[in-house]
Amino acid sequence: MPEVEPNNTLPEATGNPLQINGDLMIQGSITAADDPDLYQVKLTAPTVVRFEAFTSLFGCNFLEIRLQLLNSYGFAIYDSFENSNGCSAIVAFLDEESYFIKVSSETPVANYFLQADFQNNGGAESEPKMSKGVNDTLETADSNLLEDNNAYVIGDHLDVDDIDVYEIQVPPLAHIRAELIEGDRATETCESWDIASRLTLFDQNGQVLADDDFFGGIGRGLCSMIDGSQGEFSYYPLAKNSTLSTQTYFLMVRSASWGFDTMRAFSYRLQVTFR
Ligand SMILES: [Ca+2]
Ligand SMILES: [Ca+2]
Ligand SMILES: [Ca+2]
Ligand SMILES: [Ca+2]
Repeated sequence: MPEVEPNNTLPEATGNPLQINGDLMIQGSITAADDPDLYQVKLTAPTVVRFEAFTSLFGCNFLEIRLQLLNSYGFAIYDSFENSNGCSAIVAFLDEESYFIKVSSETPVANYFLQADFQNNGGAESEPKMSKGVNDTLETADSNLLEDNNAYVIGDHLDVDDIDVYEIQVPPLAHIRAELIEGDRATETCESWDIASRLTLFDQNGQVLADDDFFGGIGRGLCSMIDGSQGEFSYYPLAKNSTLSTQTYFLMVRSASWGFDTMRAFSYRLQVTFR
């Protein structure tokens, strides 16, 4: 869908014929730094939404474009500049409310794509809260994220020694983008450095393809992200299925190998996209 100018202000976005209330790909341009594009986002049920900006599908000139998610009063509550790699993106659990997603750039962008993807709810991990041992190995992986693209699971990692493993089914030649975000943002947030997570991707043979475990991870704040969808520019270029058949891979959530235990204990949502 092409953007509809004017869309520079909250009232213009509110009255705009182009509204985001489900999965949508918007094509737009930014002619100057003072020409932001705002889109109103309305949820009829709480869910995780992935907003991501591209300059070609699905590539980007990295941090050129800035995404900000504003609450209904216009106050910025998420900023893509908090993510340190990949295309500009905000992955967030949102309530049944109105928001605005703002696209801006210091330099003109002749053509951008803004993707809004409302994620499927894969429910909660099988393990009881404040425990471990149920889904801690590849052999005992949970199936919440199996057979689903653009889905999320909610999990508990309040025991710092817990390990949570999820099976994923990666389509032929698909790249993987997986991001860990807060399970309870009222208690702790990625960008305030309250969550020190580690996310590891294993292939069908149990080989590690990507392991996001360094200080500052590549997700939002200190939270973890794995993204193999930027080709040779990917921080994790092996995060893909190079074969012509669907493969069962695994995503493992752990404590980061560094940090205080208060940071290494967290609840989380894990969101996965194949493309
Ligand atoms: Ca525009
Ligand atoms: Ca505009
Ligand atoms: Ca757990
Ligand atoms: Ca576990």
